[in-house]
Amino acid sequence: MDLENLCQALPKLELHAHLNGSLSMDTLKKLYKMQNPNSKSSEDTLMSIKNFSSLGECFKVFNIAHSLTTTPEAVFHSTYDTVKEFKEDNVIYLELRSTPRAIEGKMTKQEYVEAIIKAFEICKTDFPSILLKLLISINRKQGYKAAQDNIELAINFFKKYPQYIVGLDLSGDPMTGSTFLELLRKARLAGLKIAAHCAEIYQMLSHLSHVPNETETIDILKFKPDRLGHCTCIHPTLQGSSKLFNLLLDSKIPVELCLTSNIQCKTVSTYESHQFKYLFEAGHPICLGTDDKGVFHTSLSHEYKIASSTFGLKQEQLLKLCLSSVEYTFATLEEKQALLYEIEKFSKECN
Ligand code: 6MZ
Repeated sequence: MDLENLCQALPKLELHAHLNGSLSMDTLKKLYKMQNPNSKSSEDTLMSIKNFSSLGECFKVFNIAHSLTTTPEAVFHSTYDTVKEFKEDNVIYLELRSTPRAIEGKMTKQEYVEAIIKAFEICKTDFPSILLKLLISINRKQGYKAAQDNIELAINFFKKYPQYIVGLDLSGDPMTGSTFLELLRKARLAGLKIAAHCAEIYQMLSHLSHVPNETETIDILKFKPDRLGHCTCIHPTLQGSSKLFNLLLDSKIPVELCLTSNIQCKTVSTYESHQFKYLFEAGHPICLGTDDKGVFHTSLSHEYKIASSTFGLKQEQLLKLCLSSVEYTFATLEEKQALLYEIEKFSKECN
């Protein structure tokens, strides 16, 4: 099997995907038509989604998706289509993450989450080969009250739907806001897993000075989330330091790596210099994710292909990456065993 076909056929696990960033152009067009039944100009409006050149600009792109997911119906369709697309890419386990939004007169945060769960229920019948979980996101930019509300919502949904709601994600523009670690501690006590974006950018606090993210990174590492996202500016060659890199290695916390996202947001200049290299060489637990497959025009297969061609990973190592990702999921023990079985079955068929 050639590399392209192998990466497509691999039974993969997606552990880092934001719902609104994952919407494909087809889904966005569909949502645009639902919202504007008489308009013919969806293409032009939506094309601006392609034009960004930094992490800051990338965050503006999310506004387009957000403007189209303002009703439970739209959130339902977004989730259903996204699951379908991941399934078509041979993803067998998908942990979606999303920030609940209330839109006055149209949708409450509760209805937002319910719409995702409703889509999961239907996908379970329509696409039985993919196991679905949801992390409730906290957007660091939205402040303390929103973080508190989302955590409370997550705890309540976790009690009702433990088969779907498994944890919290701390995300949002890393140049603003706070990490709300004291609130996350409360969520952890309630049994939720925590995935936290960490050191995605070398923080910029004013127009004049670039201030390193060292303090925040150390605080997050000390908190010991169950998984970390990105960990870009930690290695000394990526504006981090030996101290930070050693702290990360000692923590043994699995890191979700999103190659294309970091390149397109220009937080890493080349695939060759991506932190994947250093973490992989150190034998640190890692997994691959798409981050925002719609925004970055990627797929999980494509991310595997890039990792393989850039860092010379052979078939066995790609399979090992899938196998080890199982351990880092927030699935139950039984679910993990079923996932391992699927990958091992594929591995035997390959040989
Ligand atoms: C940090 C990100 C992100 O939650 O509305 N998000 N946060 N770093 C990133 N790297 C590029 N990509 C996406 O999905 C969109 C939201 O996910 C977070 C941001 O808060 C964004 O608004 P949901 O489904």
